[in-house]
Amino acid sequence: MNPDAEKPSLPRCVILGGGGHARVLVDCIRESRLSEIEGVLDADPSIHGRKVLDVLILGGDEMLGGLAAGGVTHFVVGLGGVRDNGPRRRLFELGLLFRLAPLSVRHPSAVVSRWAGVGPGCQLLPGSIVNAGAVLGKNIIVNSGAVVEHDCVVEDHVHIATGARLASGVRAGAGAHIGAGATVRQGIAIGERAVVGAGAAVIRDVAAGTVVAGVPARPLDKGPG
Ligand code: JB2
Repeated sequence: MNPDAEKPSLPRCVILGGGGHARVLVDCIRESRLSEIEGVLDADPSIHGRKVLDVLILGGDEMLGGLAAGGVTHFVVGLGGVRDNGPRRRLFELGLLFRLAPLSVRHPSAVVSRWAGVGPGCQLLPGSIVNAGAVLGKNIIVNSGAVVEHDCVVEDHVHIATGARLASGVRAGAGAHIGAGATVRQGIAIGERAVVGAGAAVIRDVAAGTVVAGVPARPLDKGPG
C-alpha cells in the first residue's frame, strides 16, 4: 500500500503582502507543514513574478476571487508593520470577504500553553511564548522572541513586535502596536490603536491612540487614526 495514499491533503493558502514579514511567514509555514502555499499577492506590480523565498508573487489582490474559485481555502496576512495596524486589519477583512479562512501560523519553536486561547489568523513566530490563561483575539502577531505572560488579554489585530514582553495581566486594546523590545508591566492597560515605542518600559496605562516611548514610557504625540 502506498503510505501517502491516506495522508490528508493540506489546506492551500495565499499570503497577502510579499515583503520582509512574508519571508518569515513562508519559513514558519514550511517548518510547521501547516499548509500548501499557492503563492503571494502584493500591491506593488514591480515585484510580481519575483519570489518570496521559494514562493512566487503571482500578482495583486484582484486575483483573490480566482484563487478562491480554484480551491485556495485559506489566507495569511503577510504585512507586518511597525506602527499602524490598520492595513493589517484591512487585509484580514479582505480575505474574509472572499470567504477564505484565516490560517493560524505557529512556528514549531513557539511555546504556547494549552490553557491559552488563540484566535483565528494569529501568527506565533519563532521563539515566542504565550502562557497559561492568556487570551488572544484574531489576526495578532506575537513576533519572534516576544512574550505574552499569563492572563494577558490581547485584542484583535495587535502586533507584539520582536522581543517585546507583556508581563502578566496586561490588556492590549485592538490594533495596538507594542514595539520591538518594549516591556509592559503587570496589569497595565494599553488602549486601542496605541503605539508603544521600541525599547520602552511601560509602567502606567496608555490611553487609546496615544504614542508612548522611553524608560519610563511617556506620551509623545497622537497615534494613527
Ligand atoms: O494592500 C496590500 C498591500 N499593501 C502593501 N495588499 C497586498 N497584497 N500587499 C500589500 N503591500 C505590500 O506589502 C507592499 O507592496 C510590500 O511589498 C509589502 C510590505 O513589505 P515591507 O517589507 O515593506 O514590510 P513588512 O510589513 O513585510 O515588514 C515590516 O514589518 C515587520 C514586522 C518591516 O518593517 C519588518 O522589518 C518587520 N520585521
